[in-house]
Amino acid sequence: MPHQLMAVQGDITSLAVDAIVNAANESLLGGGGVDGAIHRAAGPQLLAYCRDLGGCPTGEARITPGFRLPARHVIHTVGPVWQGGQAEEEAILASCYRNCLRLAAEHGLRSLAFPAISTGAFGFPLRRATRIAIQEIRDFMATNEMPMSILMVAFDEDTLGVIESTLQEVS
Ligand code: AR6
Repeated sequence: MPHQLMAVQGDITSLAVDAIVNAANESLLGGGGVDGAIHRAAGPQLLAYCRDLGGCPTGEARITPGFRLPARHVIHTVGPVWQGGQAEEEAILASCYRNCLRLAAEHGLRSLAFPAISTGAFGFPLRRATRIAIQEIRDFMATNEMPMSILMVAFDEDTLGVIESTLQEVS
């Protein structure tokens, strides 16, 4: 089976995949947006587990169990806060995707779902962020032998449209 990359619209916390990715902050202790939704759905054990991790620097990633989520694991990554584009935001966002994909491969995961990291509270322009996500996922798929099914999850219809058109633009 070949690698698969698809855009879907919905709530990432409902997906029964090997891992969902969380767009977290450096504390790993929860927050708003997708982070809040994941902690609510996973239950208090996730917060307790994250406390022991001692945070995560921007651009890196950490893996935890999914607890009450239908997903088996959560890969938490910390995207950059958009500051206008001159603060290495693009390179840092790319490293978020690379580190999540590397962790997934190291743990033998076969299905993974990403939210649009940094494009909510952190203000990263959506199309720019989407281009980076697709580039990193495709680079990974070109070099990683184990086939993986990867979903790019849009919370709303506008985001889905941007992801779908960007997938076509760079295919
Ligand atoms: N499923 C899928 N996507 C979602 C969901 C969901 N349930 N909820 C929101 N999104 P954001 P960031 C989308 O703000 O920009 C938190 O407080 C949302 O529409 O969640 O990386 C953290 O603790 C947007 O497209 O993450 C950090 O402090 C995307 O997920 C900070 O926000 C990302 O929006 C991280 O900000």
